[in-house]
Amino acid sequence: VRHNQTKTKFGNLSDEDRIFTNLYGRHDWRLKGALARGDWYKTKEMVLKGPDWILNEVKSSGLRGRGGAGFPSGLKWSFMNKPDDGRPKYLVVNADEGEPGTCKDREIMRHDPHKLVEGCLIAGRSMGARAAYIYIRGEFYNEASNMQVAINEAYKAGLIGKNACGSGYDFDVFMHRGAGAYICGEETALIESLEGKQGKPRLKPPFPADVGVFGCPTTVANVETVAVAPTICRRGGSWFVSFGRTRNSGTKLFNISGHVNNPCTVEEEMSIPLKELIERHAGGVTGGWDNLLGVIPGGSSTPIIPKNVCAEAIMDFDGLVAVQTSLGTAALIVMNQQTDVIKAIARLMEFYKHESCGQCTPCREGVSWMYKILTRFVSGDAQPEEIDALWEVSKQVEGHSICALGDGAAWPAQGLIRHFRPVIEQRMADYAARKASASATVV
Ligand code: L3W
Ligand code: SF4
Repeated sequence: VRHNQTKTKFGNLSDEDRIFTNLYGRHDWRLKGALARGDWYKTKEMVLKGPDWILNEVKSSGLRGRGGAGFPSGLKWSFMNKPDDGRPKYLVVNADEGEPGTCKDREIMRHDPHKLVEGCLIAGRSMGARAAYIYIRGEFYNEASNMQVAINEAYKAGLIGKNACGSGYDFDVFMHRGAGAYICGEETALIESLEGKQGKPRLKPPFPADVGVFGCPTTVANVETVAVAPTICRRGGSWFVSFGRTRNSGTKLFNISGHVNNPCTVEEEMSIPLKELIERHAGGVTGGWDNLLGVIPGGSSTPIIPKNVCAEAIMDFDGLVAVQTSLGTAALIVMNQQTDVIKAIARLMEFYKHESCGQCTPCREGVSWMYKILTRFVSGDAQPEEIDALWEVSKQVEGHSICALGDGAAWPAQGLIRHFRPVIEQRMADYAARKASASATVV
């Protein structure tokens, strides 16, 4: 086991240490191919070892939720281990991957669906769940088809269903397709939608582990989190924790999009420097590193960081919090200097405005106002005081709404102001100069 505390260099994962060995779809994704890659190996033994053993491996691996919040998975799954009160328990897999820039779960379901089916059984067993619902976004039509084929194959082979893997444990897996709302990726909105209602987030507490789907104890977990569980249990938590650094362990899927030469999804070691990740796997920034403007490091909800910050940034939970952003979904959106950064953030705000479910005032009204102000910033037809007004509105939204969508809308605006205030001011000055010169011409 490598000792992660003393390591100074992260990244350059070898093929044998990759979990998602079919990431690029080079191999058969069906059961035969999955078995050849080691999926479903000793699953029966792992199921028989029971919940405490699985939870212990997951806890010792240091795995943290891969959906954006980074909550410790072993702890979260252990919330389900309460005395039996007669209610069935459920695992719900959040496959409603809607965060702009993010498409890592899509790759898993497209090329490695058996990893997720096996993960449902292992994670479900750790919670005493008898069934898993995979809630997949409606737009992922092909991925839903692949998942259903993999589920059917697993049933036919006796890997899930009654007496799963011959372990004596009964476990079902169901697919449920969403209908195109980003908010249904929020766990309680997802639960509402799964129950056939409008996808509007619930107040927490109660957390789903107490009152989840159909009023029963439920854990909602991201696709990647669930899909890595069997490999962690097979190789041991100590193997997983040897990658990355303390509190930030493991391997991780990263999406790299935007102004790079080779946009890609790649599995790498946690704590790899941002610059190295882009240069090694995405062929570098278009026009070279010097042409970089900034990077949104973890999907659209995470604040943008400018080039000088990017040069030092470490791609893990703590590393990105240290530079006032976050790992989120680990989806990097790279912008070079030809980007209109104000327009880019305004466009994101339009997305949040459209996707807000509207049930709480700070989010419904605040996001609309942030969009209106940002639209004026794009043209420059605004007053310098409005920059502070936008900051103030974003602070009124942040932390004052039922779910994290409000925060996710406030943070990009804050990132823009924090790092690109001079660009906004210059846009206003240019607009004012153009206006003055136009009126001088008329005179
Ligand atoms: C029981 C407690 N359970 C927390 C559970 C909770 C949830 C998990 C994390 O937001 C973030 C958001 C987006 N008893 C508990 C408990 N839990 N305390 O732990 O909870 P939380 O509230 O920290 O986060 P969340 O509501 O799950 C998710 C960010 O992710 N994001 C968006 C991602 C979008 C996607 C996608 O499209 N796939 O993932 C990106 O940054 O802003 O901060 O399960 O129940 N005491
Ligand atoms: Fe709906 Fe926004 Fe409130 Fe979330 S924060 S519940 S999306 S209005």
